[in-house]
Amino acid sequence: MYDENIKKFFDLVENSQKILLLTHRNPDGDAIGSILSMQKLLITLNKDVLSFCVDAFPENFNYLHGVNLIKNSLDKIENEYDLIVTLDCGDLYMTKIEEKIKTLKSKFGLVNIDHHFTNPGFGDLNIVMNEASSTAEIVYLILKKIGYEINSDIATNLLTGIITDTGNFTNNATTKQSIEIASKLLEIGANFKEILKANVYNKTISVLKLWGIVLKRIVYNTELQMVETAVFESDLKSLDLDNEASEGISNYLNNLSSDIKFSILLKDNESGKIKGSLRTTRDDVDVSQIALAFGGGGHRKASGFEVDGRLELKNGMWKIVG
Ligand SMILES: [Mn+2]
Repeated sequence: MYDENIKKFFDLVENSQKILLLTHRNPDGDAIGSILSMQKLLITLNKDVLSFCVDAFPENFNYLHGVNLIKNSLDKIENEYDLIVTLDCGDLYMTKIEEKIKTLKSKFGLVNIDHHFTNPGFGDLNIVMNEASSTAEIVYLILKKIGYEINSDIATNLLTGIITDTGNFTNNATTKQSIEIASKLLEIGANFKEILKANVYNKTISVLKLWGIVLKRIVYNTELQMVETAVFESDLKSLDLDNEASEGISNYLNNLSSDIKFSILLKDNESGKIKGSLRTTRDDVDVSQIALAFGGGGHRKASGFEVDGRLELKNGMWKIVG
């Protein structure tokens, strides 16, 4: 089925001239690595491509080839395209421009390329591979299938996506295939040193201080065997940090021993919304189901949600109150 869908996708690409590429809000290394690689393919094919993300890419991804071409302003989006492609979007609302997309005319509709477990298949054509470590891995498979020659820049883009989504080859998304593909990307000349520098060895003293504050707030729910902690806007302000600074804390909580069933990091940004990031390393826990119950989604081992409310410590537990 995948081979067939990749062929269909490439037929649509070949018959299209104006193509809109989209990825999700708060873009991570996979969102960025996969949209940039797809962008490069389309540019090579002389397509008229617009790559859009509602949020600007974090600066640590500036080493990636093609970042300067990404548009963040809605008025850059035109009304008509031949093809729209979403990358790494578990749902259309993850683009944060869902309503706008519905008003756009697209001759060949929308292609949804993603690996999220909870992806409902919102595209007219869906290349959704749950078993892929990352969307970058899927883009690699697409490029291979159509015989596109991957150069070292694209290899760096794709490896960034794989490394981000596998948590540096530690989480459950890490498979034989993802490691094999990573190894091929290294062979092609992916800049592993640069990727590590930008994605792993990139913490400032303020960021580590923030982690300290948040780790100190950890509480343990014996009944649910769950660990919870919270980060507040005031923490970020006191250390002169932006929202991105709390990225990585939820993954760090996942280093807990496996007698803990799962962890939740709750973020109160004082806008009346609470964001939750859930993590587990256990096979008998599916945190995407918990996130779904709160209107979110994601993977079995890593998921998230956003609900209205604010955070309070009540009876020794962090609670979302309305
Ligand atoms: Mn991803």
